[in-house]
Amino acid sequence: MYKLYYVPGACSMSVHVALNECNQPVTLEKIDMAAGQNRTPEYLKISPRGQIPVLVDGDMVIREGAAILIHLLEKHNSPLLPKSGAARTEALEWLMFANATLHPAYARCFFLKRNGQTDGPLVDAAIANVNSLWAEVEQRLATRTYICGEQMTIGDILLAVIANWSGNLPQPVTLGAHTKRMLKQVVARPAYQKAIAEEQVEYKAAA
Ligand SMILES: N[C@@H](CCC(=O)N[C@@H](CS)C(=O)NCC(=O)O)C(=O)O
Repeated sequence: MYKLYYVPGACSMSVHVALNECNQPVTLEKIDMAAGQNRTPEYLKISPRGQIPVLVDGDMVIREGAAILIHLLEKHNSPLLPKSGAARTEALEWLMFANATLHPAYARCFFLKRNGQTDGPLVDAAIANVNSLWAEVEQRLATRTYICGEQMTIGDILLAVIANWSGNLPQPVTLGAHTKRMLKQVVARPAYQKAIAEEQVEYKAAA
C-alpha cells in the first residue's frame, strides 16, 4: 500500500486526488508543520528539505510532486496523463506550469507574508505575477473545458489545489469565470471530494 506524507490542502493534495482517481488505497501520514514535525530528524531522513509531498511506494521514496504524479499516473495507466505524442507533451507542460511556475508564485507571496510584508511594492509585484498567471489560464479556458482541451489532465487537479490557497494570500487575486467553471468540474469529481473529506479542508476557490 502507498504511504503519502501530506499537509491538509497543500500541494500534496494533488497526489491524494490522483491516488483516488487511480482507485489506489493509501495510508495518509499527516505532517503538522506548525508544530515543526517536518523538521524532526526522523522526517528529515524521509524528506531532507522538510517538505511534502513524499510518496512511499514499496522500497521507493519519491519526493517531488510532479515526479510522484507522473510515477502514479504511468503506473496505473491513468487518462490524466496521455501515453504519448503531443497530448502527453501538452499535459506535462501544464502540470509543470502548475508545479514549477504557479506554485512558486504563490510561495513568494507566502514568504513575504511570513516575513511581515503584507503590502508595499514587493507584495504588489508578487500578487501581480499570480494574477497574470491566472489570466493566462483564464484565456486558455475561454476555448477549452479543461486546461488541455476536453479531457481533464493532471494539470487541472494541481491548478484546483493551488487555486484554493488564494484566500491565504496577503492581497486578493482574481480567478476568472472560465477558471471557476473548470475548478467546479474538477472539485466535483468523487476522487476530489474524497480527498476533501479525508483531509478535512474547505474548498472556496470555485465560489
Ligand atoms: N518542488 C516541491 C515543492 C514542495 C513544496 O513546496 N511543498 C510545500 C507545501 S505546498 C512545503 O513542504 N513547504 C514547507 C517548506 O518548504 O518548509 C514539490 O513540487 O514537491
